[in-house]
Amino acid sequence: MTTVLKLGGSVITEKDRTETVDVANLGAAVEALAGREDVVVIHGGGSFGHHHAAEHGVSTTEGTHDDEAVRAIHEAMKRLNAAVVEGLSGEGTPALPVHPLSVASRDANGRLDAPTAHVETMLAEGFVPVLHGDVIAHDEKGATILSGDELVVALASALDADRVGVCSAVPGVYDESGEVISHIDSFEAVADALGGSDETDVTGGMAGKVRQLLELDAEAYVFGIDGLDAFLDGRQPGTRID
Ligand code: IP8
Repeated sequence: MTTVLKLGGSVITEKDRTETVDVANLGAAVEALAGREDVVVIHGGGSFGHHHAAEHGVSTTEGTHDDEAVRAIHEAMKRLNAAVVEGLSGEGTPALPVHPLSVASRDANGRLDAPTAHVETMLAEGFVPVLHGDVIAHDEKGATILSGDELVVALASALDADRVGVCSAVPGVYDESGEVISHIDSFEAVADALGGSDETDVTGGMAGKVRQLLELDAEAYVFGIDGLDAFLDGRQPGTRID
């Protein structure tokens, strides 16, 4: 039973302090993951990737041919990835880094070629692959941003995952009155309640996440760090999206 788990950038980093890991939340996440098997971890950019992307004007649709800009975004994401992998391995989890820039790309239609075979082989060999949002080569555009959420969707489908979890800075998806919505089965039903993204989140905020999770066959959940254990135990924290 394969689980795909996204650790939001706003959970594992301090979003307002440049390149700062949220030590408490990352610690809680790696502890919750200790001893779990058949799980793919994907983390977001938080205060590591997004400001570099914004600084260089690179987004999921706006590309760059500036190799220095690509390296600046990628190296920042690698630093965060190293912190996650080290944290996991410190708890005895057999985590291995997978950097999308080296193994993924987009075609001219924006279609993602995800590193499915790499991840499948790692899982089959008992490793825990740890991927991240990144900047990747994009046919005719140079390089564009790949969000962790898009990777979640692509890998969850390709691996036929049973459960998908998005561990976010909030305990679930809020309705207009600030209550967590327990179940979302259509975007239209919640469109008004979902605000836009904040300025430096170049990949789209909660509305984009919900849209993408609705595309999946697997049961998906959006929950906060306090719901991570429950999710990994097969329970239903936060908002169920399917
Ligand atoms: O935080 C974005 O990943 P996300 C990664 O999952 C970069 O949207 C490089 C900004």
